[in-house]
Amino acid sequence: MKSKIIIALIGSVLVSCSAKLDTSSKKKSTSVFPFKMPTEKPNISLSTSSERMFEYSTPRVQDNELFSQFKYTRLKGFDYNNGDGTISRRDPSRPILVNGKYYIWYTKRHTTVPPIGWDRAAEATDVIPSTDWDLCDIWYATSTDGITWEEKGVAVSRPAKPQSGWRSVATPDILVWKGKYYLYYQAFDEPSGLRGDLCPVSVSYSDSPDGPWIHGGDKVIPFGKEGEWDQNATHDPHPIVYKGKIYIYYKAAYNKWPNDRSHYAVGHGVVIGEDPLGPFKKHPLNPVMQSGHETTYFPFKGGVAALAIKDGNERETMQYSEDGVNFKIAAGLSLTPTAAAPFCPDAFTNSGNGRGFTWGLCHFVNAGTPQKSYSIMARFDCDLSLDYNEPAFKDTGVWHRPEVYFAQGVESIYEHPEGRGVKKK
Ligand code: AAL
Repeated sequence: MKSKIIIALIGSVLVSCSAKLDTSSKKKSTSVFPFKMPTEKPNISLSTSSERMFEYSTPRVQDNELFSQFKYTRLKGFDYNNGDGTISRRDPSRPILVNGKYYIWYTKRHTTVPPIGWDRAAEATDVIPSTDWDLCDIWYATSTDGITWEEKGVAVSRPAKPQSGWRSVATPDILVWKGKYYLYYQAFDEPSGLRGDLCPVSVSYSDSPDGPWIHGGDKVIPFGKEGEWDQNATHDPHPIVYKGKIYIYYKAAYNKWPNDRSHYAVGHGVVIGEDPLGPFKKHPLNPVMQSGHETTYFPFKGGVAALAIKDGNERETMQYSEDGVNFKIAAGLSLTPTAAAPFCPDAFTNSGNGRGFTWGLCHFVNAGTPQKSYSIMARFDCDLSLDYNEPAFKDTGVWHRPEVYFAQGVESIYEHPEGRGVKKK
């Protein structure tokens, strides 16, 4: 009996010792976040930020295929009348490569005077533009290197009044579908700013990127009903081919200006169709993106990636969705291209394995002064491609000279149209 008790006691001491040993060894190896950054989520309690770290494709941003810096190059071949505000080029389409030449389409304004501003739209005339994208036509240019461009002429001009777009046609993007070319663009029937930036989307098509372009229809992206998020405006049509169908992403602004301009915000939706001339059906989950301004979407791996700039809580991010609809932040970005139009050879090929891009065009809307306002187009380069690896584009430091920051002087706050004009002491 005595020996049995002793054996039981020794046994329980051993068990408790080994249990203690177990716990302490567990603690040692896994309770503190490791020095070598893990590539998979460690099995320990994590802060919210550490949890989120493993929701990205790679925890280290430099390894993230959807992270890049952007480097800019001035384009050659475009004349801007010495910057007097009478010539403007903006909102380029994505470049496409046809027979060894890149083609782009864009908004061109060539007016006798610079725009007077959306807040003075009531004073606009047949020759005085309200905004930079008022009284415009769609022009095109070609290039062999993406830097030096030859302006070829008008692709789609304003039709006669009262046809849709008689006031201005602007912000085009291109689709290549079954050997034909389709241009989607905003068609204005009044000076932008009069009752808002109100316009529907029209489409023209051609057998050749050099035209001629045939009018294919108006209001191809239907407006929402009164009270719906996309009533009265469908901007920035941006087509890709995905899952064998045409997906056209577009933008609309909430709380339309000028009525409630102070609560301006944008949302983005997608319409899906099988015929480029329509009909297109809105996705029931629209808006599919609540951040970003000019929309930039591209097939990436099996899904769709999007560059969200300027507006919204998730501004300046790259986003990714497995299904072209449900987007999540994939990377934070800086110095992003405005109205980015990337060269994506697989934008329309329905490959199911999007490869991304290394360059594209964008615009700068403040090339002139407020009295002589105009926009210029530019080129950006980056590494957002699965087939290219340039570590220099993955650097996280974007260092501007102090002048760049000082150019954003606090005085601009006092001059802001919605500023209260109260100087801080
Ligand atoms: C751009 C785009 C659309 C708007 C205007 C011209 O930033 O969002 O094209 O209508 O501004």
